[in-house]
Amino acid sequence: MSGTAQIGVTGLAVMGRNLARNFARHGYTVALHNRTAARTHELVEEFGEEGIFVPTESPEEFVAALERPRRLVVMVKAGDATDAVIQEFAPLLEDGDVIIDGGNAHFEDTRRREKELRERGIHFVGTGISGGEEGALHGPSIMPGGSAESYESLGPMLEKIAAKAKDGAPCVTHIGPDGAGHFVKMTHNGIEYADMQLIGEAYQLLRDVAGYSPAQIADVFRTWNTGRLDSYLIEITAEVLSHVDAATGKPFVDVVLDQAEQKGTGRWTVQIALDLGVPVSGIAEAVFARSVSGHADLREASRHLAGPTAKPLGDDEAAAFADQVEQALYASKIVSYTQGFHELAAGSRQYDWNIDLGRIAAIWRGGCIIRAAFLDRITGAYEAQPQLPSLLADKGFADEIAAAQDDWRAVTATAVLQGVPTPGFTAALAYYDSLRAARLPAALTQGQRDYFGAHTYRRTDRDGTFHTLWGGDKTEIES
Ligand code: NBP
Repeated sequence: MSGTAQIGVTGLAVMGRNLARNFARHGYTVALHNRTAARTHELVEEFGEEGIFVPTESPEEFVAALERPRRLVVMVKAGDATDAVIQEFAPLLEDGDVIIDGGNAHFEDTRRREKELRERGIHFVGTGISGGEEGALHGPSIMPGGSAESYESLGPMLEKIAAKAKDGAPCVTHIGPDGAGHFVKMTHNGIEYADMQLIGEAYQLLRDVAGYSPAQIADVFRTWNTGRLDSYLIEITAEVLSHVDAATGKPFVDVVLDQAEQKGTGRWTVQIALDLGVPVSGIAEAVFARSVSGHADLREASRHLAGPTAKPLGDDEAAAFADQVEQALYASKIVSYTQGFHELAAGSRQYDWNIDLGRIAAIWRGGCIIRAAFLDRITGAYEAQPQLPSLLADKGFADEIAAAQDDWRAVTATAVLQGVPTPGFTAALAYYDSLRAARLPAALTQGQRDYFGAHTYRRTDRDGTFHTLWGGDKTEIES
């Protein structure tokens, strides 16, 4: 027997509850379930008037409440809880039903779950959802993976509840098979880490070198938000910086412990990049910067280390320096996205996902944490050249970074000379210079490897693989 609900949500903590409300507000009948039934009843009591909800108390009742093919959104804690829920529900489902995992799953888990469920005739749609609890309620950016057939049944509903970009386009697209959606969400979060780190470095430079107060820096960010850096993260940075702590009257940013947390996705982005052989140095530095911040003991024990203390500039110089920091931030941001999109392209190739990179930039324009005007540029670059090997190969970005680079170099040089840590800016610049370099010291590295491990090397002047008899007469042999 099939029920009347077009969609069901199990797992009604902040994300699931808001997603269920979002579906209901768009006119869908939503079946509700949560391991602890109290959450289900609370939702109906508090928000029941927002739409049509069908509260249920058992998996059997929940499944029976859904029309066929059944569409069940799972919004539980990623990891073992997701497997437990799948084990519980899958035996109750029939051919063609769809389980949508909206949690932050590792894409390899999604690949495994998709394969297992496919063999049982059930579609499994691993779906990245970005935008936090507000996004879940008002419109997130949605990144569904899985079969094209499941997207046909689910896509129109997701398009309704997704964020809309400025041109009205829904921020959702069928990303690709099995783990593609969660891979893209993972990379989104890696880029988010890099964006946040770069903004943090810009803040610290404006504070320590320009000598600005948090309120002044908030104004600088507000100005930047009217230009090419226009983005959600720049906007909320200005809000956070202008907030004053009610208890002390001090800037909020001065009373918060400077130890950042990290969840799995940023770390996964770097781990997977290493597996895929993709240099995501800016994203890696962002993850490591949070790690360094969290090592309170190490930082305390290192306070005696020698080095300069930044000397704040005068007013006129400070304003000019702030303009330079904007250039450095923008150039470094281009590099972060270049690295993130390289990882997307490499993952797509490795797993045969055929991800449309321009579409990814398009669905990140609204709802998600890294939403930014800048993403239109990335879509444009991939539309002009679908096989673009790197964002830096796009003439528009290359020209912009060329125009920014003098200031970018000046800012990083100042940071280094004044002892302000800017791992994101410097890693981005080193990546850029590595790509430009006519010769890299990798030739020497190859010589060393051949010396101690007979790892062989290739030559610039002829094909083949060679080894030098370093311990003997240094004859070169072709291997
Ligand atoms: P949590 O990640 O805090 O998970 C709480 C939910 O999981 C509750 O409904 C809980 O049921 C359920 N659950 C657990 Br824990 N173990 C379970 C089990 N063994 N069987 C059945 N249910 C179980 O909730 P959230 O913060 O709403 O996030 C949900 C998912 O969305 C996560 O995967 C998260 O990574 C992802 N996500 C979160 C955000 C965000 O901003 N919070 C953004 C994007 C994605 P109970 O009520 O009975 O304890």
